[in-house]
Amino acid sequence: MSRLLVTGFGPFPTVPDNPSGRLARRLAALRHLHRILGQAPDCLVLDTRYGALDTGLAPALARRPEAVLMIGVAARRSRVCVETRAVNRVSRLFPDAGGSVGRTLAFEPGGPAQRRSAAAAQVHVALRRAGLDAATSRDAGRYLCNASYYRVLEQGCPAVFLHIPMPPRTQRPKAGGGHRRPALDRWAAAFAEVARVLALRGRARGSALHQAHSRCASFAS
Ligand code: PCA
Repeated sequence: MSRLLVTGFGPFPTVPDNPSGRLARRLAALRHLHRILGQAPDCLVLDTRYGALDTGLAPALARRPEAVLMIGVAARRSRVCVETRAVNRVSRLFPDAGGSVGRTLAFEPGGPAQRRSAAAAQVHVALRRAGLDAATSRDAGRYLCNASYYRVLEQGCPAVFLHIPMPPRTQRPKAGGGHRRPALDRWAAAFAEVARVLALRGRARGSALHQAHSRCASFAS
């Protein structure tokens, strides 16, 4: 099907062990997902530093993925959240993993105030259909997740950012006696459905662009 990029993040000052990087790797390794996509997705675990947007994210985007599924942790949320947009704002209070903070209030001075994900509503439905009590969220915050999403949404390919809560430390037995499936496994299975949605949208966009290009080429000749 299409070339999908899956991203997660490494540790940062308030989250020394970031589950989003582990989840991104687990999702990208799912055989079931390889079958859906027709190939393994690319996986990128970014350093939680503003500089990594240029050194890590930009080269991955330069390879022109057809769709991007991004994952980060939001420790104070209790549910998986589908981020509907990224805003052109950056925190001047919270340092990244290298100790840097945003220097200006706007993440990209002169850039649009926000960038929306056209895929967010469909992704939300897909997560709920996959059995996850997911919510939608107005924006991805003012930190690295928002900044990376803002960059990715500029590409125009189907993309969505999913914030996960901190997974529970121990898996307590369910009231019925069985064991609850570990959160990362449940999320990986549900996120594979999101990957399917994004990949289909990416493929549809790819063929629309191809047709438009062929029309322009035949018009010019
Ligand atoms: N969460 C942070 C950055 C990395 C991550 O996993 C955020 O919500 O911006």
